[in-house]
Amino acid sequence: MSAMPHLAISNRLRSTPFTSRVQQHGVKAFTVYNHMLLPTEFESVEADYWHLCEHVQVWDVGVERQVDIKGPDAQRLVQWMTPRDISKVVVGRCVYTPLVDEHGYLINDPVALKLADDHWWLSVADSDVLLWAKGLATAGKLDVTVHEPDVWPLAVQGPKADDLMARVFGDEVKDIRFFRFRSMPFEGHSMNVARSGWSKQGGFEIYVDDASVGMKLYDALFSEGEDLNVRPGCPNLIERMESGLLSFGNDMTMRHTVLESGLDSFFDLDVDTDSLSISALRQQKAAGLDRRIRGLVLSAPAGAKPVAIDPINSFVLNKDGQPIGRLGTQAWSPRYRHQLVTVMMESEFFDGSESIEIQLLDGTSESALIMSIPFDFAAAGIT
Ligand code: THG
Repeated sequence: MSAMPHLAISNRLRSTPFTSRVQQHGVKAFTVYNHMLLPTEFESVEADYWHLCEHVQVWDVGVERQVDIKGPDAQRLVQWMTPRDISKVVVGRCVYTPLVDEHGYLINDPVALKLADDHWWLSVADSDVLLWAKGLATAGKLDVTVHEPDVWPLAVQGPKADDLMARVFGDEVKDIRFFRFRSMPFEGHSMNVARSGWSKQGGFEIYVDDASVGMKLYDALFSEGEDLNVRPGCPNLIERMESGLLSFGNDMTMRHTVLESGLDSFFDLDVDTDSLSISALRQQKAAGLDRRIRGLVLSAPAGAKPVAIDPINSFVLNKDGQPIGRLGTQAWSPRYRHQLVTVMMESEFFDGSESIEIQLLDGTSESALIMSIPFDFAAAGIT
């Protein structure tokens, strides 16, 4: 095997105000997300995982771009894009809002922030929501402006996040409830701070809207957090799989419907909204689904056991070589000591069965429990 290829960093791969700091901190790998650099590994994915679960990390998630929608029709445009009823959302709230096209296919799965009655931010995952929103607003003759502001979220995640944030922003920050945000001052400059983040270890996201204040903030988090063992981190593959946080582009894509992706737990199709997707989704729900996202937990707790995939379409194979569905993500869980897999599984393979024998990369096969996501480890008898 040759060495891992490098990622050639050009102006098309936008940096964040924190990219230089992250490099000084010895980032080992980046991925590309919204045409920007997203760190994926510092010490090692597993070492980063244990540290995240025990201490506190600062994550450069500036790639979570804000699509700023402002004007008298702002709420209308957001409601067009999501099947989730947003009519009762109050200012200061964050809402997880799957964005869905008129045929039920997923466009993105942002956290939406209601900044004012006529002003929303969609904090997007990796796809060009800005263009979709501008297109809808133009074609629909809506009275809104849609743009991407210079905002770079910085996440502070881990069990010591409250302590660290209180040292930097004062004790008041601890009063912010889950999925709420408040404007909080740092060095005389106010920024939105939410209790949220892409891990289940607790923490905050700071929506940095000034690059130089942001760099001072970044440095303050590290100097104030020295005795808390603060380290740089990033969304962690192992932690987010154990926690059942789905990654748009990996676990589900624009080729999957929101129902296949299992995100219908976040909305109620019986509620009438002006969502573009509502009639398609009602029809699909009534007709039944051909495939649905499922978690697999490999039976043998014997160390990392990657599953094999068909090289053409990345389908997982059963022991007879039949493709059972597109592989989403797989990771070895060092806590539960089982291989965890997400797969967009064809219904014929899970209807009526609780387990399936699948092929592994090493040529052997192994039985796997078929579960819904998030994984219920206790129900699987795993502690
Ligand atoms: N924070 C911000 N922007 C983001 C992400 C984020 N943009 C991209 C990506 N992450 C969007 N996807 C998700 C998916 C899940 C969650 C957040 C963003 C999440 N889910 C919780 C859960 O599933 O339990 C809570 C959902 C809820 O209660 O509504 O946190 O992380 N700024």
